[in-house]
Amino acid sequence: QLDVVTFGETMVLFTPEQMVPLEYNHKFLKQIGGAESNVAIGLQRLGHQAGWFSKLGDDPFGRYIHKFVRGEGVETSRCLYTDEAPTGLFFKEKRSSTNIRVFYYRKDSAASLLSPDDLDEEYIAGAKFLHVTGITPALSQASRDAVFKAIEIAKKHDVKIVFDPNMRVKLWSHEEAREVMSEIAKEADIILPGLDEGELMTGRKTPEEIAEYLSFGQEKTIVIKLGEKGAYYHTSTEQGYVDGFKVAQIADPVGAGDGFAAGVISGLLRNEHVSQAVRRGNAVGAIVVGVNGDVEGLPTNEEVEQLIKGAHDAQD
Ligand code: KDG
Repeated sequence: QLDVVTFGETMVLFTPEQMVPLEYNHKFLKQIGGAESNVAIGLQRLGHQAGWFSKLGDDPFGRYIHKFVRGEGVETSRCLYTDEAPTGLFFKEKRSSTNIRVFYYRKDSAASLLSPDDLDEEYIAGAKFLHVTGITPALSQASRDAVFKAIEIAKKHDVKIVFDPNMRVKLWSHEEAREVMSEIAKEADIILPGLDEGELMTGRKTPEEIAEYLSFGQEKTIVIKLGEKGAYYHTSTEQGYVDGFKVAQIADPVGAGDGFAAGVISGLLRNEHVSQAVRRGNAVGAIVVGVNGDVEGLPTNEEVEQLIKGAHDAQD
């Protein structure tokens, strides 16, 4: 049985070798990046079984992505190929390890052709969690419909829905994002926004107010990411802050949120208390930022346990 199913666009990522404006960089490292496959790979490393699918271009980049994700142990049997559009690409520009911009080459990409017809009901129904992001509904109307169809399937079969808003300002307007994300949040069981995303969806400012609003008076778990400060969690019975871990050196902050999501879901799959699951999320996020690339730094369970134990011992 799959622990988690997720789907969405994964692109080939070209990372510059030098910290210079992109137009003056000559060599690139070829990697992959996509919020959903980052989470799937993160979960695999932590000892769970994730399934991920997308629509890939029938081209060398599509095959590269598929082999990479499958090579990590992720279940990819529902991946589709199309010759109607190419695999999306993106480039990072690094001025410093924290000053990073991304440039997308993904408009009308293969993944934007994902549609409700591409979903396998049985496949989603067999998982414990469905993970969706706010990136997929921003790609096209068809992929937006696919997200809502997947949510409908999950609800029908009692699969818990985890929603990570992943606001991407280059993909859609604030107004459109607010409307669609709020709709998804209403259906989700677990919501993992950053503070800015929480503010966008609710118009509220503090973690407490945002979480209260997003719970819609229902039994939801809301975890608000606060960067290096850690996170705030809110369930129908408990609320609290969980400190972040000190990061020695930031190599690449992109992908930290996906690592956090993988960590929280991993904790929930292990039936940990929500504060423990959030601590696990913080630990994964802190480790990911120390390594260049979206997925290269995703830790094993052993690494996570070591970081948590080390921080605990240091406090005694
Ligand atoms: O979270 C990191 C990913 O989101 C990024 O590397 C690529 O999926 C991506 C996107 O759409 O920005």
